[in-house]
Amino acid sequence: MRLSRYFLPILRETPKEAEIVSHRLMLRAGMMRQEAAGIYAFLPLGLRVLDKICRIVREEQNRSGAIELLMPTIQSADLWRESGRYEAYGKEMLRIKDRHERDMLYGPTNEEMITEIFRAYVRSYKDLPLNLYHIQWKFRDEVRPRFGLMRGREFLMKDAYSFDVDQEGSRHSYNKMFVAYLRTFARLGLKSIPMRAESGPIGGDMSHEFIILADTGESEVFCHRDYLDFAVPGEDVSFDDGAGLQSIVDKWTSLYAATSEKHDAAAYATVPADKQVSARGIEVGHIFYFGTKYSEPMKALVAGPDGSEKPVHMGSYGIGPSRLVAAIIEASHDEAGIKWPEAVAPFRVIILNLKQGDAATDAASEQLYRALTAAGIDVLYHDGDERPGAKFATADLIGIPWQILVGPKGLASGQVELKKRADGTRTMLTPAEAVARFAQ
Ligand code: 5CA
Repeated sequence: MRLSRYFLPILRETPKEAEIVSHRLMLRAGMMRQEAAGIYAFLPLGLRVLDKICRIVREEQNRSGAIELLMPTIQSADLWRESGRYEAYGKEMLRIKDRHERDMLYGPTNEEMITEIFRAYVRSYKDLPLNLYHIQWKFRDEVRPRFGLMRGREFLMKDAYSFDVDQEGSRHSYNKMFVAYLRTFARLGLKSIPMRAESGPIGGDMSHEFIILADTGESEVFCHRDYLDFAVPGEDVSFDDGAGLQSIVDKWTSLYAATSEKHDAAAYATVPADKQVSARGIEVGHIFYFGTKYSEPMKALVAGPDGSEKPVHMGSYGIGPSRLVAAIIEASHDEAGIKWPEAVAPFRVIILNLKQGDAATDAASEQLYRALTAAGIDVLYHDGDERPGAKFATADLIGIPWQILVGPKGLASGQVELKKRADGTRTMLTPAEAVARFAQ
């Protein structure tokens, strides 16, 4: 992509309304725009990051055996009357009437709808276990939408729903998601810690929040420091191996970790003082087991091997991809701007032509741009008229992991300079070497 033909509305000033660094940087880097309180448009650069996050989330959901579908954003109130949550959900639910005066709502979550889909088709234990997920916009009329995408009113959610014949099966399904979440957040460049959590309006008695430590986090959390060094399960983990998954989950729940709602001061006091972490955190995922809370009132029954019909056991599992965009920035930035982990970067490489209009730097930049593009690399070519200083500032602000500086000095000896955004290290190399390095 040539910057001169792209849409990247960079702000030079720091927006006053933004209280935390991720919100400030997303606005300055032209990633998003507020359209109403807690409601944002994703601009092209922001959308690229959101899409990359969703791709990783999908890959790990699929790997664990979950199956993607897509449910609508608008739901019928009657479904929620069946579960008893229509009145209970309160003011956070956006209620709508259609032209026939029918009560509708913009979905804040999908337990009822997925239960309705399940009961329409599945009757037998032979079709279980089943885990269905989608990635869809949600609306919650939060009292205090704030911090940009961190707590929006309209936000993107990956929500998965598992169905099992009994509690034991549900445990296996829960563990699959638990391990998939550890892998997902690690691939996004984050250190997540599963913490015992309150289940709130979703319900149920087993629940973990996946928390990223960050000073600007909204949750108060307490945990054992060793979690920060735990190794995340590899790609070869077997999701069919119930005992293997259980041992991973046992390990990741063996030490103290709880959000403030579940905090037990006496238990925390037994953690050695130098291992105690009392910090703030961002909730990026939340998983629940709630048994038959929805299947019982909504009559989602399955016949067991003996032919008797029983309500199916369910769990639900959420990740916030739009919140993750902000969480990754909170975890990875400096004074100059964002430092994207490669896996989610909007572009992998940015070429900075340091003397636009000079025949030699133009030709070398063009050639490099074509070669990288041909090699299938996501590359942004800064071909504007700005001075080098302004180009450096833009590149640092938008956080592309690799900058290739093409200037007359280097070209005199046939070289360009490669700068790594994460740590500022610089290397001189020929354009061909640069291409080879990324094409690998
Ligand atoms: N149905 C369940 C699980 S699928 C559910 O709704 N869980 S939740 O309420 O915990 O939300 C799941 C995830 O969505 C959260 O972990 C968080 O990452 C994200 N999320 C929730 N509320 C917001 C919000 N207001 N803004 C941005 N992301 C949010």
